[in-house]
Amino acid sequence: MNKKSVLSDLAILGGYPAFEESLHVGRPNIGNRKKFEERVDDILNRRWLTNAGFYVKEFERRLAELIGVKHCIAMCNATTALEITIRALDLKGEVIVPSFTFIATANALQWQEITPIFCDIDPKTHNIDPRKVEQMITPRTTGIVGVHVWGRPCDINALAEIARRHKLKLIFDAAHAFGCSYGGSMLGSFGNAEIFSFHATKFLNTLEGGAVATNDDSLAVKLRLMKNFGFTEFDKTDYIGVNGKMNEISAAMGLTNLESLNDFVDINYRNYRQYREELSDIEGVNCMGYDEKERCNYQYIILEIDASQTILTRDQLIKLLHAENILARRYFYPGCHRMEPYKSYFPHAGLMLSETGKLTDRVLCLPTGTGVNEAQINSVCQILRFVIENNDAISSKMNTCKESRLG
Ligand code: T4K
Repeated sequence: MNKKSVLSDLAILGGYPAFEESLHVGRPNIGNRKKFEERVDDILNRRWLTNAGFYVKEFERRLAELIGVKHCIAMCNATTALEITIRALDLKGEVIVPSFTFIATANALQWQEITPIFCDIDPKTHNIDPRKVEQMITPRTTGIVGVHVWGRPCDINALAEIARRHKLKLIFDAAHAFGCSYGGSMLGSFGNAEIFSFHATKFLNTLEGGAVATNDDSLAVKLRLMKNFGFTEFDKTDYIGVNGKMNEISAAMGLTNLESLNDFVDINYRNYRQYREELSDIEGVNCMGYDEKERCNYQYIILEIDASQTILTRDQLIKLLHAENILARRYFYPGCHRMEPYKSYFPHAGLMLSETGKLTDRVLCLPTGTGVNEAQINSVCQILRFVIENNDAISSKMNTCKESRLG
């Protein structure tokens, strides 16, 4: 790791990158390899690879126990799980959803010809703003999809009250939120159902995977059938269904990683505390906080960049960091409403989404997780501090080189 003392030390100005090997956002958390390998061996010996196998059943049982929910149905990924849940709940017409989310949340609706109605977020929480949800309800509205962005819960009580008053279904995209709580209860037990992602980059990963958690018995039955083509018995279907099944190797990965969950949280928390401390006095850089009274997975290190103070824009900072092999990411940029097909469908949606627009220009996500150590975090923070201390000089160099790779 190369320390930066003078401007020419910066990789973007000709210096050596701080890291020889790239530092990624989203490096998988991997538990005990030996245990995983043993499970894989066992799966191969059993010759039972998918279709409600031993490991999937065990994984579902462990998930439900951990969340404190009646049913947990493992699936091949969260996008399919969202689609199946939306279908099983018979959502149609219009569904209210934030635009500040991964495109899969909106696509799961539009894929089924349900119109996503994009609602603005609360800039303090980054989650859908319940005060604005009510304004978006029309006679065609059938549901609300809240997203627990960064694992920080939505204002669930307010959303549940709106859903109750307007007789709407309420589901939560909890892709970021495994291992997090709301009012002391684990996420997964709220609304009609909550959907988790176990993609490689998520806090708990099953390589690819997802799950639906619900306390609704009849919904659970329907979900199980729908993720298995709709089969109720051999050669008999009751509903239309798809293939949403989780395979045994994914479940083995999930079970193995569950055993290391506390270690993952400890490391994420340690990284979070270090980032917060080392970045605390940099003007214009706010390292987002978590509510430590709740259970949190601390999986995301989110900076909000106030370019009026940092002078360098969020995108310029990302460029500077990338040159150092620190692969910081924008997140949910530019917002679903500014991506196709929604951009063409709703060209004026942005008028109602001013906070979303501003947030997508501010957010910068830094590397964390079990693959990142203290010295690396120290180096990332040192570089950020150095570039912001020298913002005027760097900004003018970058601005005069707009046409070159610096711009
Ligand atoms: N709702 C929300 C709110 C979501 O965030 C997501 C998924 C979903 C729903 C849908 O869940 P799934 O259907 O995926 O279960 C990623 C993921 O593909 C996606 O799962 C995730 N959200 C989204 C936010 O990010 P990319 O395009 O950023 O992934 P990728 O391949 O660029 O990976 C990001 C970084 O992670 C890489 O720079 C390196 C690192 N990485 C990635 C993988 C896959 C590794 O180090 N190892 C790996 O195996 O989409």
